[in-house]
Amino acid sequence: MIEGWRWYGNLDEIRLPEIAQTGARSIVTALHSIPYGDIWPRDVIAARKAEVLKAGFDWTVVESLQVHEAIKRGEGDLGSLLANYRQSMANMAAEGIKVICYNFMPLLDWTRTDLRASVKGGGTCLRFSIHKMAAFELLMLERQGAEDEYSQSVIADAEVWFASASSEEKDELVTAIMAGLPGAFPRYDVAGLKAALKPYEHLDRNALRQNFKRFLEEVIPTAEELGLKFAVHPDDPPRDLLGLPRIVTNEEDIRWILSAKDSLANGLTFCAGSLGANPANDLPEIARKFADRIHFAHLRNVRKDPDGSFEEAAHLGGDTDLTQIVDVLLNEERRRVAVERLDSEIVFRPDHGHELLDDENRGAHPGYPLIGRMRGLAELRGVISGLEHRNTAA
Ligand code: DNO
Repeated sequence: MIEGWRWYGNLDEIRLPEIAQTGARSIVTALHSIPYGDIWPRDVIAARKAEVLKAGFDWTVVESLQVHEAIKRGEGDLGSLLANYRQSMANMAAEGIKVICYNFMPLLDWTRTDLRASVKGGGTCLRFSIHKMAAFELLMLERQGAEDEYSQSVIADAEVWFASASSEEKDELVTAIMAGLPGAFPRYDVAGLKAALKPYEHLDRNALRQNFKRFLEEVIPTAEELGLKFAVHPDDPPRDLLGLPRIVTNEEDIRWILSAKDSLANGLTFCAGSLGANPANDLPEIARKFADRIHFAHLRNVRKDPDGSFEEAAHLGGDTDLTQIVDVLLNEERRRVAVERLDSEIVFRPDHGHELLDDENRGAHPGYPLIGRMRGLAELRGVISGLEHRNTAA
């Protein structure tokens, strides 16, 4: 497995020479300042690549080439947006990119309610508290229909929280909910989000699936020609939010996507944290079932509460057996070698990390601190090395 590290380019507080000290080999990055829908020019990709190579890394995974919201909604001038997307793909392939990670979550990317929840023993983590999300939807956004999507006890907890929360705490909640939007994408306030949600009012699960299928039909043949692999990122959290449907949440969804355009180029980012937040998901089983289509992995852990809340645990803590998942990925790599597949090595990155020690003062992107991720990577490296040792000895 290839040790990757997400880097936000010049928007990142963490510098490449620091990342080099973590031992990671491969940078995972994107051109975050290019607006969604615009072409990534080849010379800008080449300049980023030169910077990454100069620091001693390689760059084969793009995270993410974002899908424009009009494509997700299935309206507007899709022809030119899709043509731009394909041109960006061609420019990336010409610069040696192999894998494109992307998501099909409408409007918002990953969503949390707390960016700095305390961790026992010190440090902070990202957390999703269901009652705070309910408070936001019901009492701040005042979204119609939201009351049917939360249990009575969660609504009661939401009301208690809202009644005692200070205006700073309410502002912090809005900031946390907006934090998942990547890079330089503008954040919304409550009124802005209300307006931004309007065009999605009639987008149900089926319509979103059809728009996704259309997207795959438009880009996967080009990916095949260019030797690129697509790796859809699961929805995080894996549940509908803000009235927006989420369609990459479990085994059934993944099976639908992979068969909507049946091609090796149409694959998955196996994000253990996103899929792991749904208690019904059996992660090692999902990894085993779709192993040949896993083109990239995000390895992290979550600890779930019975009410649907969860928080990000240490990489080897939490409810998910990451060792078993790594074992599945290593077996898949060996299988690929045996069938002479050229992409036998899977890039993974320690996804998210607690803010530990000096991380607190760095102002890194939420979830992407230096020391916390370095700890996660070191732990995963130990697991990988132990399993490889066992496999060689067997
Ligand atoms: C969160 C990330 C996601 C991911 C996108 C992929 O930390 O894993 O934001 O990059 O969803 O497009």
